[in-house]
Amino acid sequence: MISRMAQTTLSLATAAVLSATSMAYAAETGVHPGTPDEELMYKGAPVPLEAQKQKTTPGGPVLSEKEFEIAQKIYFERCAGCHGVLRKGATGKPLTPDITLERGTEYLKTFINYGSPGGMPSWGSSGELTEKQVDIIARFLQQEPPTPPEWGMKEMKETWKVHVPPEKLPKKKMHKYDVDNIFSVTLRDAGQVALIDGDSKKIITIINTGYAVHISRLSSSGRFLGTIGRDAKLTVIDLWMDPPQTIAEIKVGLEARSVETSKFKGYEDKYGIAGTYWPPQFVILKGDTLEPLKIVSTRGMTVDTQEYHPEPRVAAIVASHQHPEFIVNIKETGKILLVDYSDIKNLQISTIDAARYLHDGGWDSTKRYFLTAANKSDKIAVVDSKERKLTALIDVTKIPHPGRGANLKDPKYGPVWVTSALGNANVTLIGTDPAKHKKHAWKVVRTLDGQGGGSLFVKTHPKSKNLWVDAPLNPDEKISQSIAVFDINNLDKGFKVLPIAKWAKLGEGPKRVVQPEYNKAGDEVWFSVWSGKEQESAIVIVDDKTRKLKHVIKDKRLVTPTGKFNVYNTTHDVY
Ligand code: DHE
Repeated sequence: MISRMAQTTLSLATAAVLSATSMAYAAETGVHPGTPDEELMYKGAPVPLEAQKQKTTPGGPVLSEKEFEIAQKIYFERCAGCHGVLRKGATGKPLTPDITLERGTEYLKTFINYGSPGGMPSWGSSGELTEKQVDIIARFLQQEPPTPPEWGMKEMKETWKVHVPPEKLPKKKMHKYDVDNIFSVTLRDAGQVALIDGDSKKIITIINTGYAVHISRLSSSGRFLGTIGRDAKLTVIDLWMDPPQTIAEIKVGLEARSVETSKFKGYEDKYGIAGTYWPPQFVILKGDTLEPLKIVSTRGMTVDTQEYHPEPRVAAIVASHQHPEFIVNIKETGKILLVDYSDIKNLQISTIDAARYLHDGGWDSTKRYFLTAANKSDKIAVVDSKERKLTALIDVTKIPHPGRGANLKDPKYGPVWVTSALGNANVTLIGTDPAKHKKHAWKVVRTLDGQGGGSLFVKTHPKSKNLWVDAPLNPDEKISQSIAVFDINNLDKGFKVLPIAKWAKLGEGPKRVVQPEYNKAGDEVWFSVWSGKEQESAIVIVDDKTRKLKHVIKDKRLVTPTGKFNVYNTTHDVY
């Protein structure tokens, strides 16, 4: 009999192959009504869930077992990212039978065929989705959504492995590298991270992680590196070992994006936390072994209409520097949880009402205020982590996407935090200094014109005069393959464009330039040039002062590099 884990792996592999082409097609042709191409591209990764049994809805059209299997796969690959696994609606509209049954098969088919009853180029003519498949999906949407399994302590413990117990860990650093200047680079489609020495620019080692690994975060000491895969596999790597290696791993659910570690004084390296998309929950674990200690469900009422949501996914998590707390964004309910880890047995959680579809965010320069995007509400929420309450909800323009944002000193408005956007070219600067620049605090003080929409990340460094803005999901290659750089002292002057992908001298491929990241000294900026899985990608390093090309890292092991996390900057929240 095929095991649950094996089934998951199988469906992940198929999903990965299918999704890249289908999403690229969808994004290129603008086939989904009302959804910008940039967003379709971004939400395009398949949901790594295994097939479930069919539930039938009275009056709903019938699907054979085979059809149901096909429909589920298509749904998880293309639709679940926006509409939710349970179709309760996330950033996309709800698609539950109470709504879809009324609409009927023909209406839904038309809708899936992008609003045109027959004429326009359809999934069929693309060879991606046949008429039959559209029909299957239209019928599937009228049936009860199948529910993936829960993942509790038993399942977590079954997947938990300690490769090197704490007593066997080295007592000192075993190699010559400057750990603070190592970069952990996400190799998305390889399910690996590359650890690159920031000084020599050489790959130290490649480490297997979870499927379509998402982010890396550092422990407070900067020694332990945590990674989370989209399949919710969490790994912790000891950077002191020679070469660094995985010391523990655990699968904390079926789908995930976030991981963080305790950073408050007295709790350094003590706890980890991982948030999952499915099941909707988070787990607090021991920092050194990843032993799961406490699982908390995030199901509950939405912040505005106060209706029950069965699938509120856990988005960004940051560790407070003011209290022994994790700050946890709950996407669909629009609530920010302050999870006090000082007493795990009597866990206290405070809830801050923000706005729906919380996604990513980061600290202001003082590390007191957490600024985070409620992306489909077009708002930035500000949490005062010292007073433990909401400071402001700021209106910004379409689909803010800050990553962790960027902190700089605006010559006119003082300290500001910056976000760019998926939905337009705006680069928004928000005042963050209520002490000395009260008038400007928590207000949009400037909106700069960037290159275009489809931006994901902005970056600067306390020692730099540059603000870098990427746009990897912009449909225009000239924009997606380059970077815009602003002079912080002359923000009104507009940006300069650096042709990063061209500098990498690669062959065919999308070559998206994504996520600027500084080295420890703050005098180099690293960019990923992200191409297809079978194509060559690269990391391009630019001298921050001169804005000239300094180095290109090419290696056949650098498969689809995306996020890069410098140990020092990530440990100390420097951005
Ligand atoms: Fe990310 C951060 C979710 C697609 C690269 N991404 C995050 C965070 C969340 C998230 C919740 C914040 C984690 C934290 O701080 O704790 N990302 C999602 C999605 O749900 C989404 C839209 C679709 C999906 O199916 O996963 C998605 N993300 C992408 C990509 O396609 C990107 C560009 C390439 C990739 O590697 O998959 C991508 N996401 C990143 C990166 C960060 C990130 C590089 C961390 C940025 C940082 O500087 O901290």
